[in-house]
Amino acid sequence: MYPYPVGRESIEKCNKRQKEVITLNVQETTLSVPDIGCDGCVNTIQGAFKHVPGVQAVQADAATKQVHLSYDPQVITMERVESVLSEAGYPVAK
Ligand SMILES: [Cu+2]
Repeated sequence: MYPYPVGRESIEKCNKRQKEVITLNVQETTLSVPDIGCDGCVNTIQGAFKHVPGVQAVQADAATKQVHLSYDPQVITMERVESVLSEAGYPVAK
């Protein structure tokens, strides 16, 4: 019922949530992955990153054989990104 009591705890939770949003740091990169041959490969790559923390978006392209990635470098390193791709069967070309 109104007036709804607003406790200190709920305000702190709210601030904490806001802080998480503010500290989100997004970097974008494009990687060359020559083994992408078809839409099946595209799905495999996009699926491989589905539950990888720190990766916000992945777009694989069979025509250009590239993977576009949005990630948070404070959460995931490029080495880890490359190893996820290698483990899925798609090593990054250097
Ligand atoms: Cu394929």
